[in-house]
Amino acid sequence: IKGSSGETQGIFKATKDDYQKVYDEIARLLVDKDDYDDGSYGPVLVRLAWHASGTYDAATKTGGSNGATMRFAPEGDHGANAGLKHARDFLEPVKAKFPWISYSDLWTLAGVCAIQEMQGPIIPWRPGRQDRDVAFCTPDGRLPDASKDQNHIRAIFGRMGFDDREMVALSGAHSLGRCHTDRSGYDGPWAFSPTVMTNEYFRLLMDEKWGWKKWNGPAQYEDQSTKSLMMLPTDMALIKDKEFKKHVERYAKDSQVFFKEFSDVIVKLFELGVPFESTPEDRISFKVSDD
Ligand code: HIF
Repeated sequence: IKGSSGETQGIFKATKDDYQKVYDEIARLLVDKDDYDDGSYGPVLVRLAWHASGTYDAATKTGGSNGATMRFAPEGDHGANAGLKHARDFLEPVKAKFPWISYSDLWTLAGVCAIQEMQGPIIPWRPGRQDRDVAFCTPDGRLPDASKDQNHIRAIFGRMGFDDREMVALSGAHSLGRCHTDRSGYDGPWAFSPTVMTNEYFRLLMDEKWGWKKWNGPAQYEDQSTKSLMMLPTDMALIKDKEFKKHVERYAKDSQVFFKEFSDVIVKLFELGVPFESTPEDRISFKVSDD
């Protein structure tokens, strides 16, 4: 199995056990490298997997998680991808240890691993992505702009092929991680436990009083009771829009329903643009680490 990844991919036929080994290695590193942000690279790995996938355009069938073209400067330097080098660098030792896996499979598998290890739902995953060269980089502007409203959310996620319910379900991932002033310009976490996946994001949207943060940075909301949490304008759009809000209410009330619908939609997100030879039945449900 030694040699360049391009050659070995053709010769080495990875089994489900081999992919579980990759999962286990990422899970091990997540525990090992806890000296980052809120104590975990998990959230930034989820953001990497989503930004690799979220460039998909259903009309032209371009972009999506096939290709891992964010490795190259034009796409890696897009403003929306600021800070994702931390996630890509975190995964380099995993790629070195398992050179047969493509970057595009590795990045989405890492997103799955991060969600599961942060106590989220099981996210069935299948391999089949192939890395592509710089010519396949997508144009800037395909990822969402947080300063915008519900029309923008529908335009961006509609382009990928999602409906209202799916857009709201996906949004629950903002219970994870935080904004960084040196990346997006925004600041702070959405939830009190940013390294544990819950439906807290929806409960906070419904229950807290939100007001504009008074600062010199970009317009964002803060919770009026602790002033330690944040919402982006696009997050608030989910309760300003009636059609979105009914799903926010459903997910705030029932975390099991949220987990089920979130799992289904993130499976779909991570598979956008992939020319699979396998079927949905071939998806792997990875075993979560004990502890
Ligand atoms: Fe995010 N998102 N996202 N996002 N996102 C940020 C961080 C994370 C949007 C904007 C931002 C989704 C949708 C949208 C995660 C996961 C998902 C940041 C902060 C911004 C500005 C970046 C930084 O400064 O470090 C917008 C406008 C979206 C469309 C509405 C997805 C649904 C919620 C698709 C999704 O899964 C995660 C995780 C993070 C935290 C990253 C971190 O480093 O902690």
